[in-house]
Amino acid sequence: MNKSQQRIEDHILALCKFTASPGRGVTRLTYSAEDLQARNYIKEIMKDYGLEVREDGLGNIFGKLEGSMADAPSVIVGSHFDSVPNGGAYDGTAGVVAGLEVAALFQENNLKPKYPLEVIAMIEEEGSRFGGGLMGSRGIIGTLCEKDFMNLKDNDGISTVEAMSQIGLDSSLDKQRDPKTMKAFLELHIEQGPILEEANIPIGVVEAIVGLTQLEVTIKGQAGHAGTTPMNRRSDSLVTAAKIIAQLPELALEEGVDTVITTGRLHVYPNGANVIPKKTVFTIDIRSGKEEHVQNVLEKVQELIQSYHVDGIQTSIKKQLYIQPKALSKNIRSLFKQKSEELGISYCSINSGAGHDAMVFSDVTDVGMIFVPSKSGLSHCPEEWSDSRHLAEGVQILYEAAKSLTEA
Ligand code: HGY
Ligand code: MN
Ligand code: MN
Ligand code: MN
Repeated sequence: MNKSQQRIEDHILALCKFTASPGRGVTRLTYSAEDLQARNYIKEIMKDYGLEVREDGLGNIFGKLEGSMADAPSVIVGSHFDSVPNGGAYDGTAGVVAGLEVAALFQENNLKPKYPLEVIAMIEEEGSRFGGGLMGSRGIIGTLCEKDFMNLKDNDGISTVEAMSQIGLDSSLDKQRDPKTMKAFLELHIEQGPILEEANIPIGVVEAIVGLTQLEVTIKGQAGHAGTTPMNRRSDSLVTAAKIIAQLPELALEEGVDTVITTGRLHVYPNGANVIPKKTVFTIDIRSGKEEHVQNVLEKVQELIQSYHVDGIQTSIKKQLYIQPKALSKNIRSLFKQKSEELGISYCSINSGAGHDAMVFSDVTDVGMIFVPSKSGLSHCPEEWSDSRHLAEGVQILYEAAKSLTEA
């Protein structure tokens, strides 16, 4: 194993230990104690690799290698370092480690770039703590409404600002960044699907990323005694939620093509075995490569939910995220393909069914993504695993692309 692959393995291994669910995958929620452990680790490694470290008003971490050209825009390489609950060791983390390793290779080869190189580790891409997601990148490009952000609370009622102060972060710092300071954004990510592994190809050059919308649905009924309330006198919010959720898959199947719909989170209040549920809150995640399919399903979902607003039941929908499908920059895709060929690394073109920070940055700068295979296509679970050989090959391509783009 070469030095680069060894460093990559070491960092992945170190970072996956910063979890609230040891032995049951990686649970690293934004602004949690585990976030702070990972944050400190990442900042230390950035300093070791000669980068100047700063954090913005959201807690995104930046490590900068200055370029020789004054005030030149940066080539940014990285990903997110938060996780889903009981997730894997590679989602997001692999991209942050890839960025760190590109910086290590710049240092090892004593490269002096004209354009600055920046390594970035972003917060709340998954939305696991505060809902929605892609929060770090949306804050940087200014599409995250600051008022909304400040008022967000997690399931325990802790606000973003409170959570930030608990780990010593200053939410008053600048969040948004002038797009003119960004020359390109490059992200390595695990595929999170089976295509590369089944094709036995180590690198996927991402062409486009699906559009997605995420809703939070609240059903309100009436709490009551499970034993003394006759069936014909109940307004049971969980029964209504279950009827709605059971009908969702059909709406995606009707739309066909690559349209998918998921309810991943559900909370029942007051959640007592002998209490008729007063309130049920659940999420609906709708995705497709074509925006009209997302729109069609969204309209049908809204009608369906509205149709249950009867007999003492109230329904409401909060749209937490809406982002259109994104095609990634042609010039960066060609650069990745050219570098893969020069390095003799086989690749294919691929689309992403997962959302990524890259799709946010594509509104303001040139963006490229490469995927590496996921074992058995698994992700968002403790079984998530990728081969460090593939990660090292992906880093080689990123490194060569970053050298070209920074004119090092
Ligand atoms: O949900 C997604 O696609 C990403 O993992 N946040
Ligand atoms: Mn994810
Ligand atoms: Mn991810
Ligand atoms: Mn993502």
